[in-house]
Amino acid sequence: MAEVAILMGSDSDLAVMKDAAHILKHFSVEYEVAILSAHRLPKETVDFALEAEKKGLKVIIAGAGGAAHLAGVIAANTTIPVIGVPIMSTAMGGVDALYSTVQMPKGIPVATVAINGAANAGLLAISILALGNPELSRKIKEYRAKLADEVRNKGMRLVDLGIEGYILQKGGNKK
Ligand code: RP5
Repeated sequence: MAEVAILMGSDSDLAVMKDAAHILKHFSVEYEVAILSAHRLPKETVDFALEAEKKGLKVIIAGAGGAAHLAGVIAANTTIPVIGVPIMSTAMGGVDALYSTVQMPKGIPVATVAINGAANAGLLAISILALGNPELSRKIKEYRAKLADEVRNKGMRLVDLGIEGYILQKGGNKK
């Protein structure tokens, strides 16, 4: 049974929202996915939120771009945690979606991640689920430890090789 729902306002959001799915898959957490829209499918969107808790969902991740009201409308109709992902989809570079998602009125929170931050939305969902799941808690700590190791190793390589050597071994002036 899916514990997390990944919602998006359009199939054009999929290129970003797949990052949340990859994280959930990495942690073997079941999820469902749907395209819903606060503007284009308002009734279905509200119905989804009203049914979410009964269906056993524990966290909802909702990504949308532009006048991004999907996460807010979902949050208004359920008390399970909602994580909003502002999508960079318009000439405004995602700032429109960021403000629309993050500036919720007091009483109806949406935990908003960075513009296009779907991977972090997945990780935040894992952290929430891990509160009641020791195995998941162990795995997320392991994940963090691996991240720390990677950075430590990069730091040691930088000291060993020096700046120019480090850039060369990375194949030029890449990130
Ligand atoms: C939003 O409008 C969607 O979330 C998407 O980011 C944006 C553009 O949607 P499409 O016109 O590509 O369907 O509602």
